[in-house]
Amino acid sequence: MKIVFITPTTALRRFPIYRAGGKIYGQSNSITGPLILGGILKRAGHDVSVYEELNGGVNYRKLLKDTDVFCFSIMTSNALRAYELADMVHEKSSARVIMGGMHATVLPEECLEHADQVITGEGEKDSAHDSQQ
Ligand code: B12
Repeated sequence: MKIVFITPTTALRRFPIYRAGGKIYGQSNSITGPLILGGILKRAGHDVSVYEELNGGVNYRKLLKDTDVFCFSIMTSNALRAYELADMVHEKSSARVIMGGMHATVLPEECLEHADQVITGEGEKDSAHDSQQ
């Protein structure tokens, strides 16, 4: 199965000049959660890629062609961008959308308005909330 993890980033932080500044000042640390979960799924035999919008543009047109599952890792600050991307995935492909992370853990019902499934707590073990649609 082709699984893609995305950590979205707000519009301001997607500005090339902001990204360049981040590289100079060393803010572009990779986010640990998706890397851990991606590693587990990779060892289980899946084709996994992990992207962070903070660090560079993501070629969604290419990914939408053959991705089975989009996994969004969300904080409150990037939730609106995650919802925008999730809606775009549902509109343009038949891929499943799963959300997790701090914001999804606190407000799973809000996330379920845009995701097929929300995982609260640690992705390795915690509970799943499914969309009724
Ligand atoms: C370390 C850290 C950082 C580091 C990250 C470095 C790194 N290598 O990961 C740095 C300094 C870069 C950082 C930056 C920011 N952070 Co920070 N950070 C943390 C901190 C202290 C720990 C996060 C962590 O790594 N946890 C360990 C990993 C393994 O756990 P995790 O990320 O939660 O992921 C697990 C689950 O959430 C879940 N999961 C996560 N994603 C997904 C996705 C799917 C699909 C699934 C199924 C599950 C899943 O499974 C994962 C594995 O168990 C938390 C506080 C905390 N105690 O959680 C704040 C925290 C997450 N950060 C926060 C904030 C606000 C930010 C910034 C927006 C701050 C800013 N103004 O710039 C930025 C955003 C950076 C970005 N790239 O967008 C807030 C988020 C609040 C909120 N309501 O969403 C927190 C909660 C701190 C706080 N209390 O305010 N942060």
